Amino acid sequence: MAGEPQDDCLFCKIVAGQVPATVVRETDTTVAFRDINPQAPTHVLVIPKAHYKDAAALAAAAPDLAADVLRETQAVADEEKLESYRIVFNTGSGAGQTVWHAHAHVLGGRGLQWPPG
Ligand code: D5M
Repeated sequence: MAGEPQDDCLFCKIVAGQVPATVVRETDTTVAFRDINPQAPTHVLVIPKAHYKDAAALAAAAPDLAADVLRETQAVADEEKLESYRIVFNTGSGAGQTVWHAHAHVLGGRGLQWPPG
């Protein structure tokens, strides 16, 4: 069923506490933790606790939850004192998505070029 935890999902395991992560924020519906392979001085992932395979599926099935995720990206940026930052939802393997549980990357703390590569 949509939103249910998946046994083979790494980020569902982080939500369940079965895989360790450096959690920086948690709400009833979201978790934010540091990326294991940071691409900037601040690189935090914000995920919904419920499982949706990507941002498109999340937005279509649970728009209120998608809004929670967006709100938390702002909260992370505030806590990390980021004046400028980038929010990225890689969606699909061609865009670099490797973990099939919707997540927002919050990147900041250095200059970021546009357009990205
Ligand atoms: O981003 C998936 C991101 O997930 C990628 O930047 C690495 C990160 N990752 C993978 N495993 C972990 C663990 N265990 N903790 C923290 N971060 C992790 P994507 O957009 O799918 O390429």
